[in-house]
Amino acid sequence: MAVSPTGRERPIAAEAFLRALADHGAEYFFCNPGTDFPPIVEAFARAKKSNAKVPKPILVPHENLAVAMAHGAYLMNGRPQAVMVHTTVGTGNTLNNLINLARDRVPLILAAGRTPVTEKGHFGSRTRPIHWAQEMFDQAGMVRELVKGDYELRQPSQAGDMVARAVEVAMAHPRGPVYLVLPREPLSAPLAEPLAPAKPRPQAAAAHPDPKTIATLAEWIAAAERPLIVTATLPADAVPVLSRLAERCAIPVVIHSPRNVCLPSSHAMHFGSEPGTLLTDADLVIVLECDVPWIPHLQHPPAGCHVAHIGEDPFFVRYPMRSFPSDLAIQSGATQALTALAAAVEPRLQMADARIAARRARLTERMRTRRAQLAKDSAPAERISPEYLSRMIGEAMGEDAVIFNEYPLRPDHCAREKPGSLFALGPAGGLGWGFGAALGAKLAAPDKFIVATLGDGAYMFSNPTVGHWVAGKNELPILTIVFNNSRYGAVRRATLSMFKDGAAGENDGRGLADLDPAPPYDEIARAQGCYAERVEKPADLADALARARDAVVGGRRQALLNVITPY
Ligand SMILES: Cc1ncc(C[n+]2csc(CCOP(=O)(O)OP(=O)(O)O)c2C)c(N)n1
Repeated sequence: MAVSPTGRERPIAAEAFLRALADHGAEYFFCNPGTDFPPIVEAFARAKKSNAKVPKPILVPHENLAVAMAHGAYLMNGRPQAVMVHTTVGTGNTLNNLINLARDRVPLILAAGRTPVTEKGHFGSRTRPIHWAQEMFDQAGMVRELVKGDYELRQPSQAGDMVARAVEVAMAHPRGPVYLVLPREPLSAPLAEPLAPAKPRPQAAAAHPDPKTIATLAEWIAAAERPLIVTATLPADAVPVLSRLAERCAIPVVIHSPRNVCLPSSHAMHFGSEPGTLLTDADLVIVLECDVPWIPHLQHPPAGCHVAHIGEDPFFVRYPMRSFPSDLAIQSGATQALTALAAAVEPRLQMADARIAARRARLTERMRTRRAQLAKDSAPAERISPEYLSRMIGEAMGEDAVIFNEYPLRPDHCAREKPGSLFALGPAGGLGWGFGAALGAKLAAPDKFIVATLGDGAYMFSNPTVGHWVAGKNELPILTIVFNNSRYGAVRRATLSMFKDGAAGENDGRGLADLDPAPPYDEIARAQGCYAERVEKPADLADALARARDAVVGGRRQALLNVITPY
């Protein structure tokens, strides 16, 4: 008969694991447990009794939502995150949001139990039939393409060092997830030494740029007639630097597939999210932290145009195929590169003053036309268009609200002035992210007003029952706005773009895209304790938004608006 660790005076490895996570900055432990978790449950119970510092456990009854919550929490607090799931099967359920999170460079410690190694004779040996079938030859192989490293705990005494190493690797730029496999025998084993607090190792800042390449790019900017910056995502402290540089040099900025606020909406050089003729006429394109600056199948810069790439990983080395032209590559944090570029460009601008003034005049005119078009597109109509809804959300939620957008919000129409006030689904586009990310953000930033804008499809992908349950259980009042067009609009558009004149076009591309009849999202959410409304008429929208906001901010209730849109 196997013996249990004797006495409580000897800590077990699971305690070292949890305490090291806390010592290294993880505030929460998002988890969905199984038979691999008893040592973790025991470690949390012991920590409660002894008041030891461990992350706060958050039970999330679906792994994909747990990973999304970790993603949202990171966007608020910048700390390493921790998720633990049940062996191979739980790991399988994390994959979708793990792809999103990995491509968004989020430092996650993703841990999973492992089927007990031993079939008998040890404390923690196999006790259930599943312990045979769940074992895989290479458990970490499932996620190895997405993580920066993986490690299986073999020696109980290594539990703390394993966490320290995982955090160090995850937080090194470019950041990303690390996978840990924790068999329950070593995790439940007693340690010889008492636990001592760990001192986190220092993290290095993102790299600074090479001065020579910065000087070259500064020359190109000073000489350019029609420069363009294309970006997708920037750290908050890069935004004021980009704002000044774009303004000083009159360089239009396009935020292609925007994932956060790269420039305030009202900025004179913010030219929206479509490159268009700014790209096809350009003589210099600066691709700044942007994986896909344009769609080569549809448009590209003209021959002879200089293209420079700036980013922590300007080559996106984990993308198997990516062939954008490049005349210069600057590997650097965006803030560091922009700061250096602003300093290098200034002394070179004197010669360019007249050219910049002429360009500014042209761009001012172009901006006037753009704003008029935006106003026209977002005007109230017979039904609530996504453009109108986006504009109203921008106006009604306030500039401090933090919006998590999974698809439907039109960023060009939703005014966002402050860095960190909008985040969107990452470049891999795995659906089922926004609701969980918004919940994780509320957990990490309880004083912020958090809004999730989701397509009806995206909302269904998010595991809404689980999401509302987690919100209620943990008192996370957020506002969810469902853009309900009763369809997968993106799938329909893709079908029509290829087969408008084919058989699939005959029913307007609705094949496999029709979500009619839509479930009564508001009624279901109400049954889970939400303040909820269905909104159909444009005239009702402003008041409905205000009531929902009040329910969340004043009433501290979770709320949902089911807004019916025509497309
Ligand atoms: C996990 C996953 N499955 C499928 C898709 C393919 N997909 C992309 S957009 C989309 C439809 C989204 O529908 P909805 O959220 O209602 O937004 P709409 O397109 O109608 O604006 C689908 C199914 C995906 N991105 N991720």
